[in-house]
Amino acid sequence: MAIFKLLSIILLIYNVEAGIYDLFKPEMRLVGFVIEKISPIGIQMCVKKCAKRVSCASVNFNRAQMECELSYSDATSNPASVTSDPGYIYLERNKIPQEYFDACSASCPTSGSCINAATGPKCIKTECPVHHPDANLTNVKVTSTSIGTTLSYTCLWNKSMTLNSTCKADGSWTSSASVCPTGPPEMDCFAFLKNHSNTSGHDGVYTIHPNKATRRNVFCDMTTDGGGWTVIQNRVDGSTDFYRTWNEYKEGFGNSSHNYWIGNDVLHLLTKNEPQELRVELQRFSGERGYAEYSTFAVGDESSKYQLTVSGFEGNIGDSLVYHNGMKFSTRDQDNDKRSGSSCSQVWHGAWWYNACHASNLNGLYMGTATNDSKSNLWYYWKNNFESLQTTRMMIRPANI
Ligand SMILES: [Ca+2]
Repeated sequence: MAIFKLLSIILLIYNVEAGIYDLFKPEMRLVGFVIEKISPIGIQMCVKKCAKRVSCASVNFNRAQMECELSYSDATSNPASVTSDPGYIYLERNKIPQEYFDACSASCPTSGSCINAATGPKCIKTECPVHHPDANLTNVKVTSTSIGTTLSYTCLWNKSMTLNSTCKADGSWTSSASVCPTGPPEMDCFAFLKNHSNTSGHDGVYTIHPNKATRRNVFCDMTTDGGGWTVIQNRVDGSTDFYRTWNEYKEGFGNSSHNYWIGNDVLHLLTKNEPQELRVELQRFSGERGYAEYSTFAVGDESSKYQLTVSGFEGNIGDSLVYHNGMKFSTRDQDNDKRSGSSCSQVWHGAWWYNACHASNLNGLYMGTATNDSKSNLWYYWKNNFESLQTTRMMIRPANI
């Protein structure tokens, strides 16, 4: 009878063990994130250790060595760190069965260990968080979360500044990123092209910092005529309303990978220091494309009403901007145009550097067909008419490159 009982206990243990084995992924190991290595230890105890330790995100287990590796990250977040290793099996925290957790480990915050004290579960900080407080401004990589660890790293935007951070006994990192520059030096798309040659040919949305306090997601054309163009206006369809207020044009609106206006304050920041050139690219509903380039382009600050300076036309669509040179910007709620008695913006349904009133109206009404209408998004001197356009793009880059 006693033997029978013993046998059934052994069988039971075997079954439980087999159950947990089945949850592991075979011949797999996550490398580079180990918090702790424990050996010799059984597989169930190993899984229990992980469950108890909230910063444990996954487990590598070596059956032959009875060796348990607790990792603070997992294969889902770091697929490149997964190796195929016949000696190991691998399990992620979210696959650990509920019975391995107790009230204690469920109650701990983001790092540390939990003990069942007489008064109830108690969290003890035995390590620092995997997410470092300097992560936003530095290239810090947390290689170990144990107390006493010192990490060495550099600022993201000034790699010559070396910083250190130590995991203190209270389970927090000493942080030093406040000395780092707060933004990248890339004030426009051309700076990306100049500083990172691998961006050449890669059109897309980049984050620029026109000054320290301003950041914008913009579309960079890194292809046309050598690239480095910051797109300031883009229209591809009628899904975005461009009949907007002064403040909306001041701040900018839309989606930088689709229809958008970069914002007049940013336009001023981008054109106030270095001379800029402007390129206008248009497409008719017939599919015909054309362009205009201006060797000089600048926009004043808000107190000048974003006054336009533009000259030096070259291109195949006629010069429809020279008429607007020197004009102030007008919107439906702010009339700064030369037409007395009424608002060009309201009459022609746009926002532009209206004179009295326009030879171009690229922020005008999107018609969806080639309609001859002065309210539309048009460029008069291309075909000497008010034909609405299918796509429009305005983009700038430093003139002296
Ligand atoms: Ca007026």
